This record gives sequence, C-alpha cells and structure tokens, in this order.
Amino acid sequence: MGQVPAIADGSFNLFESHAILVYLACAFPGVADHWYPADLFRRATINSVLDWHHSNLRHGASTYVLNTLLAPFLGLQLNPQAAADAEKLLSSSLSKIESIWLKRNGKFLLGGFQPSIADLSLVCEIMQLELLDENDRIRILGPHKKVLEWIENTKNATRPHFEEVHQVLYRAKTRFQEQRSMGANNTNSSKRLGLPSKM
Ligand SMILES: N[C@@H](CCC(=O)N[C@@H](CS)C(=O)NCC(=O)O)C(=O)O
Repeated sequence: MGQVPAIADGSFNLFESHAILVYLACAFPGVADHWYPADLFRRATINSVLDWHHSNLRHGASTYVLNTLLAPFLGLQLNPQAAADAEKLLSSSLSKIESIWLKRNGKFLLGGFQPSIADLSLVCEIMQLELLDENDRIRILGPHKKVLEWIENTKNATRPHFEEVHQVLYRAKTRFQEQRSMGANNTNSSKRLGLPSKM
C-alpha cells in the first residue's frame, strides 16, 4: 500500500493501524486483557471509538497539521480554509472525547483505570499537534483540561515506550522550532528539516 504503519509477523503482512493494534493484542497470549478486553461489550465499545477516530479526531488533526505546516514538505500548498474547517472538527472531536469517553472518574477512555488500544490510538493522533506553533497548540488543546490529563495518564502508563516511539516526532518538533525562531519556516525541503519521508 506504500503506507505506514505496516507490520510483518513471519510471513503475515498487515497494514492499517487499528487492524495492527487488534492483531497484536490478540496474537500474543501474554498481552494483558485491558488492552483489548475479551468482554464483548467493552470490546465493541473500543471498536466504535476506533472507527469514530478515523473520520473525526484523525481527520481534524491530520488535515489541520497538513494545511498549517506539512503541505510544503510534501509538494502541496497550504490551504487556510481547509485548516480552519479542520480546526473546527478537531476542537469538536476533543470536546466529544471529554464529554462522552472521559466523563467518568477513570484515568482512561470509557472510565477505565488501565489503558486500552483506543487510548493508544487517540493519544498518538493528538501528539502530532506537538509540531505546531506553541500558540496554535495551546489555542486548540488548552480548553480541554481532561484531554491534557488523559494524555499524561497514557504517557505515564506506557513509559518508557511512549517517549521512545515519539523520538522522531520530538526531533521534528525541535527542527520546526529552530526554523520558526530563524523566521524561515517556509522552506520547501523536508531533507533540511530531517523529517521522515512519511509522517
Ligand atoms: N488509515 C491508515 C492511515 C495511514 C496513513 O495515513 N499513513 C500515512 C502517514 S500518517 C502514509 O503512510 N502516507 C503515505 C502515503 O499515503 O503515501 C491507518 O490508520 O494506518
């Protein structure tokens, strides 16, 4: 497919992030139940959050980051109208996460005290906002205190792996910050920023 993420487990190849998460949770007996519970209702709810994610949170976050930052590095033009529309979808998605799935007292989605693959997928989606100008990031995320708390809970629950897998993102963030402070964030060479070819 030419897309990331993708995995190869022996001769079995798989793409699509959510299919990969479900496969990994089911393929290895040692994976704790809370990641993708055997209980039919909890599992079905997690599946519904994962499906919702793609056309809401992901669509909003990735379209916003593309049209405010990444487009020139992919040979595309920034589209302010698409960015404005995406910000609305992103903000309403963050509000829904708070009012529907973080409304209970638990530390994770669906009121849980341990994370599931839905926490991993949704928090990792939000992490791309780290690349944004700080003012934009605070404007979008600042009003969502429960979301900020939940991101920290997910980081803490998955340390040190969380920081390890986000190293590429943090390096790109530093490069963007350097470019901004040099007043030269209009470069059109992803190589100069050391960005991975697929982000
Ligand atoms: N629905 C897919 C989306 C994957 C996706 O959009 N991958 C992007 C990077 S974030 C990609 O590989 N783009 C390169 C391309 O499409 O050629 C998933 O959840 O895995």
